[in-house]
Amino acid sequence: MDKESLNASDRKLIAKLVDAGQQHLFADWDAPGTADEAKAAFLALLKKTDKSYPGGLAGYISNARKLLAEAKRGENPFEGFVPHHPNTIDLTAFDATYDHYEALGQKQFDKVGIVLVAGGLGERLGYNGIKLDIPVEVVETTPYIAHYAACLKAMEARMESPRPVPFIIMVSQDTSAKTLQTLESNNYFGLRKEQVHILKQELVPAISDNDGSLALKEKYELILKPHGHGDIHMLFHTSGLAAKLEKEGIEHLLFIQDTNGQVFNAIPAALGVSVEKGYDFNSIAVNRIPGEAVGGLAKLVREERELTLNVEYNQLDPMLRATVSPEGDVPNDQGFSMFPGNINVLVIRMASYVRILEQSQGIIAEFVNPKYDDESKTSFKKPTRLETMMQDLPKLFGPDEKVGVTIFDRRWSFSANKNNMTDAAAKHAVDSPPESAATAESDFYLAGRMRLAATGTKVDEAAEELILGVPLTPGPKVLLRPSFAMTLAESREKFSGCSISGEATLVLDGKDISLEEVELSGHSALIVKACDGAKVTVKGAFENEGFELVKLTAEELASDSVPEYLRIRGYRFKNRGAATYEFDQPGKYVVGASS
Ligand code: UGB
Repeated sequence: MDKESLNASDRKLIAKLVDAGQQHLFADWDAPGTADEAKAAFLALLKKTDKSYPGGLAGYISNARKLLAEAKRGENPFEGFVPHHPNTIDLTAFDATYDHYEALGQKQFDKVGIVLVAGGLGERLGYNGIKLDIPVEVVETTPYIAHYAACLKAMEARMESPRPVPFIIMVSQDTSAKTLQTLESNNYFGLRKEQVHILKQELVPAISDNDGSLALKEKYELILKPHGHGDIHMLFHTSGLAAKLEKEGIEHLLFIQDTNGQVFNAIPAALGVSVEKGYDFNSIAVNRIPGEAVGGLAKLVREERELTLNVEYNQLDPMLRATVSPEGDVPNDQGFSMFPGNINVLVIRMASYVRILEQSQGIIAEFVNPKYDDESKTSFKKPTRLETMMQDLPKLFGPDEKVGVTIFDRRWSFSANKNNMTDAAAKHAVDSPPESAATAESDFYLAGRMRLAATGTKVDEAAEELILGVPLTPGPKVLLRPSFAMTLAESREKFSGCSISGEATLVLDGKDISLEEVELSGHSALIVKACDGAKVTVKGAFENEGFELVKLTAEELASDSVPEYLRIRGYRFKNRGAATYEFDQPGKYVVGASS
């Protein structure tokens, strides 16, 4: 390859990059005829990265120079801001206020799109697949993606005039093929293919110095790195999808993460709050223990400017010490920080979102975090890159945009699966949330028990045990599927005079199932599934051997013949005779212990 064989677009790009100070990318090129394929691949990759960033590579380099100069000067983006407690709505109690917001939120289901950011590789978990494929529970083995799809279907079933809920999934080079494969091979888990929008995030070039020089691994080989979950905003803009959905009547987007089985428990009420308060941005939060490795939500005030934002936990404490609290982040009477924890579940109002995307080209509050060689800050230990986080959108807000924080009970709304068992055990040992497959599953049942208890059902609880150093409460395992109930009010209508013992299991899947005086004792398990149009009434006491928790042996833990999703939790459940009733034809049915 020589200069003559370059096409017009290659030349244009090279000229643009040389103008942007990137001559080094094209220096030392071999003579024409040598390494032509490598040169062509290099140019193709440069073009791809140029195209995927608003403003192209020249824009990226110019943003990098600006941010690197600020970093070198040691500028603190929060300089002069004083942290205050943010405006919060506390929904940690299941009271009349909670019901009020759930009812309001449910009415909004037909005007909402669900956005799932699933481009993360999950390095801390070390699972050999995509996290969306991991089962959130292993009584019935429901992958996260299947559970989320069921939640969308349940939302649709509760609309006055049902319409498909747009489901936007952000994938990356690491997760794209497997996510598509899982959707295709499972028939989109009952969703319509057209309602699922896949947006793919691309990597960005690494930068080797304060001048924004793109880093090379070797000749013709660019170093690329992830740009962060804030890419979702850029993709909403560049794809035109935000504007399109707004035209189709979508008023709010709800952003969720890849492994949080409980998130839909909070969604109806969170939406209700956004609607009633007119929030442009509503962060779903949980009470946070000071020092916990979760970003804190704070209202930052400087003269006339006021911003409610996530402040990463490592920045919050120094900021507090330098301003309002010499002791740093101190606990209140209940042991919680005055700055609630960000779980990165966001409700964003579409109208303001589309406007801000237009103004910013979807580039949201990028930052850079170079590791310098020494105090002169002239060179880096390794190449850096620009990053962006989805929760930083309010950094672009003005005085007219309203930001709120809605606090939910932690295990009702949040329990992620991020850590392998060894790290999870180490975290548990220092009282930090283990965030592992086992704890996510244990909390998923706990959230089911919370819903059940809110119906007036008597719910016993088994004692917590440790499996390979990770805590698990074995029961009762309560799986009230989204088809069965989306709100507490709806749940309450379906139970009267029931009780469930600590080791029992209850699975209810279907909109028209009700339980009267049902008693599950000992290890008993009851599974009832009803199709649309099947009205099932369940009555009486059930006694059977239910599900047994079986710990994996050392051989099983090391064996490829045991599914990896079991090995990452250290146990399985064995069905010893659960009472199971499935109704796949519409009609009226009564189920008793002896039927
Ligand atoms: N993700 C992407 O889709 N693309 C990416 O490039 C990166 C991630 P992590 P993180 O739960 O307690 C967040 O890695 O970023 C997706 C908040 O920033 O699990 O360390 C990925 O697939 C933090 O404030 O989390 O921390 C996943 O779905 C706190 O809320 C999601 O982004 C923290 O989560 C999060 O990625 C938390």
